[in-house]
Amino acid sequence: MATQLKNLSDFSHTAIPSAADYRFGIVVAEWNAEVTNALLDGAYQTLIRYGAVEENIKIYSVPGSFELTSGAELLLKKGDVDAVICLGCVIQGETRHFDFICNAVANGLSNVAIKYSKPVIFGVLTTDNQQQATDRSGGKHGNKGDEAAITAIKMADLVVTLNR
Ligand code: RBF
Repeated sequence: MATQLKNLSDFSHTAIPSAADYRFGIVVAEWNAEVTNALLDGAYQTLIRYGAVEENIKIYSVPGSFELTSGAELLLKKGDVDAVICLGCVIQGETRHFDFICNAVANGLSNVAIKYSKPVIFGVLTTDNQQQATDRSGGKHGNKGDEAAITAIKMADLVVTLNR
């Protein structure tokens, strides 16, 4: 699987800009809370590790991954963040909800990013089962929350670079 071969958590840390000047919003889904809390922990610690100031990281909960889009939209409308990190976990079940939710969130978050010209990071695990989710939220395949945070820092920095 692609994520097993290319794990952003292993990327060189020298190329990651400082997060000191940026304000981050994190929107985290309550569904599969054990997993999403682990993603949140990874994202938060990574932002701090790269220099983000605690007061500049705002965390908001939404009921499920489907609501991540509205959460990101509300935050960007408010206008006081440089990047939004969206964290969720959708586990494949017996119903077609998996496809509906995953597609809606992926499309929704890209649309919000484009609407506001701000980074909106897709930190949503979409897995076949619980074990795969556990493996990617601090388990043997790293923590996708860390990767979402690194992506947010890089993209916030890109906005500054391109607007200089
Ligand atoms: N939200 C998630 O974040 N992950 C899930 O795996 C998940 N599975 C769901 C399965 C069903 C059958 C339903 C009805 C909802 C599910 N949700 C899930 C919640 C969804 O993201 C949203 O919060 C609700 O549909 C209310 O809009």
